Amino acid sequence: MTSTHPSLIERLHAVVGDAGLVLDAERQAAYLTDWPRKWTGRTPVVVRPNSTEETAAVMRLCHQTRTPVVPQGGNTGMTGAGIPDMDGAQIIVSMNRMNRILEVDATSNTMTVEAGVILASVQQAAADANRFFPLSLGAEGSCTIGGNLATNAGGISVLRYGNARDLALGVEVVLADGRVWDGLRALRKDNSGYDLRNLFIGSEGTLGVITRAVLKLFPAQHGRATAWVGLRSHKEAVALLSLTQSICGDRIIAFEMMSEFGMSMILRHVADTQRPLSGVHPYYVLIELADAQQELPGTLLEEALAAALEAGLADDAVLAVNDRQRQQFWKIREGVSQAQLREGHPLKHDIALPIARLVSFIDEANALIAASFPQLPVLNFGHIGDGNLHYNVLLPHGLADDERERLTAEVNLCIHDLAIAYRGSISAEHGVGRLRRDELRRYKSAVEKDLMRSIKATLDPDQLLNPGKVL
Ligand code: FAD
Ligand code: 2HG
Ligand code: ZN
Repeated sequence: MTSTHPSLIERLHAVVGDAGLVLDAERQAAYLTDWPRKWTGRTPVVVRPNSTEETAAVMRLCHQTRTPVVPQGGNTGMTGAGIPDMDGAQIIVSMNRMNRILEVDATSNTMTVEAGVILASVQQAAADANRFFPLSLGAEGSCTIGGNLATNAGGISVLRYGNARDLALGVEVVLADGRVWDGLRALRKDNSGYDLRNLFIGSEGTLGVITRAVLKLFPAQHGRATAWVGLRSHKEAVALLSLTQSICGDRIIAFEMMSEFGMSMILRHVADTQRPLSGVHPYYVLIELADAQQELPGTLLEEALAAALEAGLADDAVLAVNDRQRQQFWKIREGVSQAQLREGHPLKHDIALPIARLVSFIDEANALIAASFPQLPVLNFGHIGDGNLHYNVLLPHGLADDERERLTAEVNLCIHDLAIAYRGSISAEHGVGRLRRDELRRYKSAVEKDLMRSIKATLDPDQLLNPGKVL
């Protein structure tokens, strides 16, 4: 296959029609650069199927012509996994026309959706049915549920509801050769054989194209309480998590940490953000509680904050008095990715650790960075309620390419070797994509790599699905 395979494009056109092909460079641009603007690729065509049948026909054509395919959802991924390479041979299969909510079943607490539905629309459809879909992340206004499943996205409510994998009951997948696996089951128990659903979820478009999914819904959470807390250090943040859990139980829906360095950067770069507290504190946490009952979260959170102030774990705290203030707190938290890009060139480290080891990891990592890279600031934040730390290190803008690459390799090695020594993970939620592929080779055992390659060879023997990603 070459980048200008006219007969393939004509045959694709016969399947998806005019609305299903993006050929001109200007319209293709949005599909070809990733959100962090780290990778840009080339493609002969972006194909936008409108149904499972069309996706299957597209994949059959690509299989016959040995054309490599990059599946894409909302293109908000953090690891370059949804962007083709620069060769110009890989076609993008975008799911953005498959954006229908097919069924909301309030009795079974399930929702059946096409893969291209935007996450915020899933949340809204659940709310409209007096139910709750808990997956929530900064990109929820543009990422798709298919992309969320393909990356096994995490986000802010994993400590209570789990990640995307835990929120799907079934998936339908088009395989590399165009066959369709109908795993669109709405069952909460199903031990009839190997768990294929969980193989496709988190496979980052390398094993199949997810076309539809059955999602789990939860009771509507009518009560919410949100607090912004100022702390002396990250140590108090982890202690505060335990204390809050002991008082509020599993009503904690989010427990997010951020350093003052992150906060000041956000205030500089993100419009309409203000400090929630009058003073400056080295660290902050954002705590959110939710419950079906309206009053309970506020009462519990007040109790937890009083206990934290009394125990000296918190230096100051404020409870959001209305939804507008609650959204202001979240605007700060969710502005962190955007602010980093303005401030410098972020080296992202999406680390998972046992919660009990977060404090010593941060202490050790801080000491290593201070000793080896004293000029580089650390931006330390994340979903510490589930042990996911974004331990990012900022390079200044304007470094020469070779200097940036050298520092990137050295800093990544330092942080990721430490994470592995702590029996952590180098990708908690963003996936592997292109960003972590070489590091995956370094850190996974020979047995694990062998198993992963065997699975890939079985499902995609011609290496047509998202080549160059993950493995
Ligand atoms: P894309 O970026 O389009 O694709 C991502 C991967 O999934 C690629 O490998 C692609 O090939 C594959 N893919 C997409 N759709 C399909 C499909 N239908 N079938 C098969 N493969 C498919 N992530 C988190 O986990 N937690 C966060 O808190 C979080 N916060 C973010 C905040 C911001 C501001 C931004 C920009 C991103 C954030 N992300 C976060 C990363 C990103 O939003 C998630 O990875 C998201 O799940 C990607 O969805 P998408 O539809 O944009 O997928
Ligand atoms: C978040 O938690 C996202 O906000 C993005 O996972 C993290 O920008 C980052 O490094
Ligand atoms: Zn995150």
